[in-house]
Amino acid sequence: MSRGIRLSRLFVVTVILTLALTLPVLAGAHTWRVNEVFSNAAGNIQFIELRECCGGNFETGVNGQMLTSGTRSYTFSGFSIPPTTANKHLLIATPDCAALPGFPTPNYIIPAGSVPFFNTGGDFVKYAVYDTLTFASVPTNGVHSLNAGLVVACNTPTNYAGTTGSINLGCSTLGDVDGSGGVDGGDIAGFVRVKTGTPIGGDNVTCAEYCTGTLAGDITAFVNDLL
Ligand SMILES: [Ca+2]
Ligand SMILES: [Ca+2]
Repeated sequence: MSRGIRLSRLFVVTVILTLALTLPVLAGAHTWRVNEVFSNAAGNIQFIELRECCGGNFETGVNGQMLTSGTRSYTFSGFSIPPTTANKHLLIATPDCAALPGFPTPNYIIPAGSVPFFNTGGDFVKYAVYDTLTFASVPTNGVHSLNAGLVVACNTPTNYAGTTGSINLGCSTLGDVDGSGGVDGGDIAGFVRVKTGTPIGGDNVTCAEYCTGTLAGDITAFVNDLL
């Protein structure tokens, strides 16, 4: 083999190796799922949480994809997603929701002109062509949200950095189930009714929702407020 051919082969190999090592990992976007939707009754306070479902670490190509409902659409833009993405969350919120004290900083803000983004009386929220959460209703009591699988639970908005919060728009003083302005013995009967699934008019259901994740935990928290 002549020196010239060897040099040109070396050059070709070098170019191929350089390309292989410098090409970015192809960014994906198809493993994000609609994990949680929340709304108040008026619909001005809404958030949507996506979750990377499957351990993909380079699902960074969300910008340019669309979030849609029956009547609205939003094209993701403005937040650059750094890898790694596995099992992380993306938080999309309306301006009024983003402004709530203690609410985790959303990654994306729905423009005011697209609020409410979804209809709490029946709608869908769809991420690109990859996932759709279709529902007949979304809770509007200010503390419960609708999760993947149509599970109703306390809201848990989580942003890409992993900051999680929980909002309770329906109750100003947790434990004050009778709305007297304080937590005392007058709240016990209502608390028990709510927790046994038999609230009556005047019981503030959201004030019995401590969101500890268990009945025992909520009871302990309520008793602590009573003492
Ligand atoms: Ca959540
Ligand atoms: Ca009370």
